[in-house]
Amino acid sequence: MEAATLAAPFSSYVTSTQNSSSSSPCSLLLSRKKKNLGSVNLRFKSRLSVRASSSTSDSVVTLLDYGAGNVRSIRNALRHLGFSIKDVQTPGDILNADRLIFPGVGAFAPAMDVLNKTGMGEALCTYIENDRPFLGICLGLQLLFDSSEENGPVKGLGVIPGTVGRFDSSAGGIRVPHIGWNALQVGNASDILDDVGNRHVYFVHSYRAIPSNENKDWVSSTCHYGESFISSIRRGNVHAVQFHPEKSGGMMFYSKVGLSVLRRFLDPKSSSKQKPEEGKKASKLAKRVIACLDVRTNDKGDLVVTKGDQYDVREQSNENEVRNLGKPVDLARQYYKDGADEISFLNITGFRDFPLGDLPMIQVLRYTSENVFVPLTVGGGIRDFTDATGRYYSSLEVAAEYFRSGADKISIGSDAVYAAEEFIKSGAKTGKSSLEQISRVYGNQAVVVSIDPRRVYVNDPDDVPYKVIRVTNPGPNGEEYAWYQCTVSGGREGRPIGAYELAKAVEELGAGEILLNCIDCDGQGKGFDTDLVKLISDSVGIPVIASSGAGTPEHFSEVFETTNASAALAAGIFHRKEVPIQSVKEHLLEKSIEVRM
Ligand code: 1PR
Repeated sequence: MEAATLAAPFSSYVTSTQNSSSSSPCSLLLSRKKKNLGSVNLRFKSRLSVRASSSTSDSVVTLLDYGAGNVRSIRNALRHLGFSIKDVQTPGDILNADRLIFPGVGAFAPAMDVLNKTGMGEALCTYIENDRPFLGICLGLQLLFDSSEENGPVKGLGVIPGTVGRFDSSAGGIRVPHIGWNALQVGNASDILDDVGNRHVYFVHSYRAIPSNENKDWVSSTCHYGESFISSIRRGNVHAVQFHPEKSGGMMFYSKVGLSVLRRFLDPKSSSKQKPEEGKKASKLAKRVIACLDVRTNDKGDLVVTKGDQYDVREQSNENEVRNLGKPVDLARQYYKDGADEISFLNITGFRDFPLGDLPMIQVLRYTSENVFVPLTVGGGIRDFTDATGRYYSSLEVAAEYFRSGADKISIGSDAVYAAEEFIKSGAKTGKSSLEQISRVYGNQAVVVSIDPRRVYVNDPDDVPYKVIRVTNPGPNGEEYAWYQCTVSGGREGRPIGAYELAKAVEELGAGEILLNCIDCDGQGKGFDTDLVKLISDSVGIPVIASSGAGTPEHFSEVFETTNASAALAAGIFHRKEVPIQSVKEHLLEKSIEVRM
């Protein structure tokens, strides 16, 4: 974690990985209490005191944001529900809160470091000990445990017994990170989950806590992903969830799950139980259907959603203008309402324009995230950059601005190709590539690598020093083999690296997911390149998003039935309203492929 990425008042706390022997704030409280007061019944006790009763407005939520990632989404969700936000500036703000939300983001060690150095950790323990209304989200759940193996072991707050460990990818062949919409097994009464019922909620994480005899009184739901892990805890007024309610759908459209979890926490009295829909029972990680918006400025200077044929986005007319398929924010909202599980924005000219100069794209993210409550990915132009005045911007700054503006994941194209080439050539990680830096700070679950390969047919597998496969449809001269050459700058330049080599390298360098395009199939509506998708999804342990070529709902079932893709992305058929997202999902359900409904 870099100081520059931390929000005030935490920016002066430059972090270092904690020593595993250091004590957790709650165990410190416990030992202090033992010395002074003899035995205690609670697992922790504090010298601090919280305000006993509520005296401020019912519509104020206190938010503990230490600036390590996207908490814009939770802010937007809270505002959407009619609440105003008070940011924690001092430990006293925690003690005085009427209700506190802790949306932990980033990695465990830097987060604990900030909590310890600011005194927030001790205040949090006191607040929780006094059974004050608390909701931890994602890392905000994990930090409550004794310790984590993430870059550790690292001591946690020590409220709940147990160690947070990494998903074991060898168990059941699961992909790590766990990204997507999964089902809960709701156990002990947890009122805030009452509306979840049979529906999926959105997870994105590589580490998890496991239910045990020691923590069973805390566990209110579990989720299955290779093994059973803790998806939520509840004791009295203290709640925490491993999934992201702020990204699990809104109140009005489609699966009305996520924001209702927040509303039930914020206003327990007002909520009435929704009738769970029948016949659409969530049981496991769903295959995702993603809507993609390729965005660029047209010749009139307007930011538009465009769509290419094999990456050519200009009309075949005399004017040769950039195809305009709509406004980015409007389309994103529409796809959210229609049931897209995720929305990707690709700033397709980002490789030549500096994205922080391209403020409309930042505005698009800000406006979209105000009322789109599913994950947003943004890509294009993420690299180190020196502007015309000589000012240097690191890729981390560019990513930070995207995260601050509402992105949940960023996607790197060209710069990841250069980093992979360098890594393969030298055999060593420099730690300096945009991919490595961003995944180190924000976690690899926040970093997608977008690959833009072009099929190159060969007669003999030994013709090229890249991974060659036998293709289903032979080439124009009857060639039975092909390799997939990576490109940069929106397909304009071929590079000396194949998609297979790139995918393996970027996984090593810290990518959490691969967006696998195919220039040959892009915009053709003839189906995904399942040879390519199978090759890549069988070669890496991170989720792969199949992209390019969708023309019918059957193309989605085909890619899920014949490859290990975790998600399928389409653009043209949605923009041109040829196939509604709902039809794709209904078709997948008919084919017994689990999707979020
Ligand atoms: O290299 O880090 O600046 O990132 C640039 C990003 O912009 C990359 O992710 C790259 O894929 C994307 N991009 C660059 N040029 C184009 C172009 O079309 N001229 N778009 C482009 C890529 C591909 C898909 C598309 C699917 C589905 N678009 O995202 O949406 O192929 O389309 P379909 O369903 O209509 O077939 P950097």
